[in-house]
Amino acid sequence: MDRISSSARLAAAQADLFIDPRRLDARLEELGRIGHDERGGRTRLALTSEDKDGRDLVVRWLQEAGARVCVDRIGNIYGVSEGRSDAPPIMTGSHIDTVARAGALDGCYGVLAGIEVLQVLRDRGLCPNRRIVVAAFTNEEGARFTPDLLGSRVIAKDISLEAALALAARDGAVIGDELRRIGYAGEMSPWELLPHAFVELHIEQGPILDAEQMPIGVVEGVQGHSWWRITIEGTANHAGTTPMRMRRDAGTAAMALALRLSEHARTHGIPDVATVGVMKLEPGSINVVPGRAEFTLDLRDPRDEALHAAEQFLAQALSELDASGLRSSSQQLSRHPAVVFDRQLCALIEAQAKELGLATRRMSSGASHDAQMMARLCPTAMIFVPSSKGISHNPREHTDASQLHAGANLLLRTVLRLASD
Ligand code: HGY
Ligand code: MN
Ligand code: MN
Repeated sequence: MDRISSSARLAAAQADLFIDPRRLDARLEELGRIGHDERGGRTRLALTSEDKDGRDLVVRWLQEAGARVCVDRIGNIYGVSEGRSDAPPIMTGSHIDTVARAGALDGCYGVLAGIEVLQVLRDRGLCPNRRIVVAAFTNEEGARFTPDLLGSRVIAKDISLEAALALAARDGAVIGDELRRIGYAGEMSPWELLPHAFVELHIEQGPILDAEQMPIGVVEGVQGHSWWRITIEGTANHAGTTPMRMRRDAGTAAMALALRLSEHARTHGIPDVATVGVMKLEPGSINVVPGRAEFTLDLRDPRDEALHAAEQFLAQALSELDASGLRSSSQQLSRHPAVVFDRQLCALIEAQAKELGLATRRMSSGASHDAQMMARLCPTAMIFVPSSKGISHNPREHTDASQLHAGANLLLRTVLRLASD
């Protein structure tokens, strides 16, 4: 294969390098069918058999793109292209695990666009100076196991590999066992491919780019988040015979606290956003006053001091609850401060977008991403494409094909430019 090896020739080739739009569309469609959920969308929670099926497909496509495929001890999948030198690689990628009843683009778009980059390199016989690595990180969503961002969190040493492998889900499954069960308990060290730079391509999952009809977002950072599980113990009692004044109703206490936190965000903007996504009342019968309530809390804010103030507000609200005769407990499930990405990398993405004739705007991310962990290790930035009507974590998640192609071409140019240094 006649390899274009000099940087000059690579630069010349770069001018007419584009991803294959049909292939990207078809692969997004095929991956999107895995874990089909008859209630809508697809569900591929981390390390389930559905996640395995998605992983197997990604491994096959990485192999078709000529990449050397390896899996590390926390199950992160890597596709590695050749480079002329053994300098630290350029890494891109995202995740393919989903929330329940998800859209087809969240995470998957960044992984499959990364595979397109490798496929173009192979098809055109290009060999840049640095290797290019496409990663699919384990348990980004945190929908089954917490904390979220687990695969990249291990690489960033925000959690030890041993602690991560020992994490248990509410259904009792343990990460290490599940990795073995689905055949993704890799041997490789998570620190073998530490990158020189990391760029993640993702849908915005919010309303800004769509509302402004802006094709590209150059992401300067990610807001902080703080996840909790709150448990409230009261007294289960008869719904018909127990006077209101005698009740220790854990259910209404949980609902009142959830409303209070949401109202505080809405009226005081502290935190910027607060969400109760899961609530379980026990024993869960129409004619029993709930004796126990458990709910999750997702607090997010781009300002660390506001996130901390929101956590203090939560602690205060829980102590008031205890004073009223109920008993509460709280467990922090995940926390990550706001992250600022690399300015030079943002400028480089902007310059590449300009060459492609793509308008851009700077923005920060409301959603969490593996990039916020990788930013601890190397210069990192993200590229967003619009989400129509800002909808995500919903089967109706959609981005126009032309916008997906534009973002993937920008990723291709950006990664190749970085790998040429
Ligand atoms: O929760 C998030 O922001 C991301 O989708 N994991
Ligand atoms: Mn995502
Ligand atoms: Mn997500």
